[in-house]
Amino acid sequence: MQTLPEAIQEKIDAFIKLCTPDDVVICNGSRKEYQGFLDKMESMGVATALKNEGCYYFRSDPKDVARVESCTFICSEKKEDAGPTNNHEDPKAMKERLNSLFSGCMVGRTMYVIPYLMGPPQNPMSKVGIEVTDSMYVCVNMYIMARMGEIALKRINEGADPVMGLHSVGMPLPDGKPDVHWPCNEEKVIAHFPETREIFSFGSGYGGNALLGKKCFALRIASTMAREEGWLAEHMLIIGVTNPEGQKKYFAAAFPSQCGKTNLAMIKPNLPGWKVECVGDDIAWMQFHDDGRLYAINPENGFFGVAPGTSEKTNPYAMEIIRKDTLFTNVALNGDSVWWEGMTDTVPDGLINWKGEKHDKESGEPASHPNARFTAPLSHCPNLDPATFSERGVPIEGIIFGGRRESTIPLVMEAKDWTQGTFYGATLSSEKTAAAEGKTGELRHDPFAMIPFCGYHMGDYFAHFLSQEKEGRQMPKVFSVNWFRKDQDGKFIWPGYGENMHALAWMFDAIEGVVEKKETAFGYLPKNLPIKVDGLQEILSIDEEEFGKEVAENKEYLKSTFGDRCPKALLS
Ligand code: TSX
Ligand code: MN
Repeated sequence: MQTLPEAIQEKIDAFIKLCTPDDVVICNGSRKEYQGFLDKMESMGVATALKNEGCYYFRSDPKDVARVESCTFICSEKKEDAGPTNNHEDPKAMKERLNSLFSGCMVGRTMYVIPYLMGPPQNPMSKVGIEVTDSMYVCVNMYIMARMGEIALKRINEGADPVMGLHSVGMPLPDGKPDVHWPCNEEKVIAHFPETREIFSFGSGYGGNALLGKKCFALRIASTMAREEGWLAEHMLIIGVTNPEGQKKYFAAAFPSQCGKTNLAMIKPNLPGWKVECVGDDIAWMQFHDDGRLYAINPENGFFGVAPGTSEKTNPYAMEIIRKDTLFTNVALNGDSVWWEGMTDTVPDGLINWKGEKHDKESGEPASHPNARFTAPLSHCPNLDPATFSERGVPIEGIIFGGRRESTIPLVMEAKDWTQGTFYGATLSSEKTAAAEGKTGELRHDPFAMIPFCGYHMGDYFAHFLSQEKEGRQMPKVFSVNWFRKDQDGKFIWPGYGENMHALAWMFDAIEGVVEKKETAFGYLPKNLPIKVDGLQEILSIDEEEFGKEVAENKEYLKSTFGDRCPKALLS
């Protein structure tokens, strides 16, 4: 085991002094250590071993089931640098609040120090972080989602400056007080300090709140680093598409939640001769290289996917990925295996629901939580792209923006230039599906699908994206897609899923310049696609008057929300 550089050790010592854990363990990231954590949690009754090899089941506290955006803060020196779409807190005031929250918060617990690497080990774009946590659940999830331990320590000892993160579930155990199966705190704070590249997360053990390498580092902190250093940290999947002639192109794609982004990342195409391979399903770090091309890496090493809705029909590769070495959280227990809504057509008998109760089929309540998750290794992906772990990353030739829209937005269209493409991203919006988060069907703006994940002012973000276009660079083509158009009877027009390959193939051929396009002021559209679908021409066309209105409304939204910081090029 290597020791930490002095400056890093000092920071950890300060965390120890603040949190006063009973014990401190520096994680080495070995398989043995990982299995030891799982065995320990199993013996404590926190994890349940499942029938399938290496699979475990966890249940969270019902009050700790998702990211908490209202408790997520960007603590920049100037309020305007966080922008109108982030909660802001003054860094000094937040540090005071955190000092009081974290004071003694690890009494009766062990502090785990997790050095981790985001990105493939051989890739120079990869970055190191250290997450200090009192949650063993976090340790095992980080083991899957990041490269943990020695590999990161080596980088740190070679001089890489880690993003520091302190995480606590916020439930100290004084005087031998017994633990609960999912410790957490009513009071939750997820605080980011973009200027000092620090993350503090208190009170939640769940997903994006607690696995600091993912949303906190790889998106919020990385987006601020990217802006300063001239690269891009995006909420995008990455896929490689190969045509029947064997030519290959990589695409990155941003979708708001509930649009099936993970399903598209793992798509099994329904078009003879075409192949799609997966590099990542959630985050892309991208940078132009000296050859003028945009290269991407997936900073993650696993999938942290929503389980409900995943089935042999919607995502057969995901069903293969989770067959072994997978952690499940808040799904339903079906004997010694798992179940969730949408996995099968009928609900099995004898389920234990995500709250640990016998499932009542008549109750109308789901057996698994709608935000139930699987955590599974990237390497288990049956169509994992061979360049996923490459030294160079993958060259991105197309960027796709997609939302869930019943009308107006066509199946697929191509932006005429980078500025129009940036407009596609900035005006991305999606209709809500779950009644819990507001009126179903209501349109929600989510520029670049980054609203919850940008560490700075989104107006500056648009300007940064626009500024990528430079002399000598091969700019990717930008596309807009929409799988969710409905007919008069409220039925989906487009079959979606594997048939989305038709849209991918058109985009591929559009980049190659071998398709027939219809030109409009708002972009190029396909003349036709080789698939029989009722209403195909309707979704391959735009009503220019209706679309013009949408564009005008979007400009109004951009102006009123981002004001002077919204680049003029997006408003003209
Ligand atoms: O993920 C989806 N994709 C992308 C797949 C690669 N979903 C699920 C979204 C919720 C997360 C879709 N839902 C897609 C889609 O392309 N399309 C639709 C809408 C749809 C739903 C069902 C049918 C057709 C379209 N057809 C039948 O059920 C028979
Ligand atoms: Mn995401």
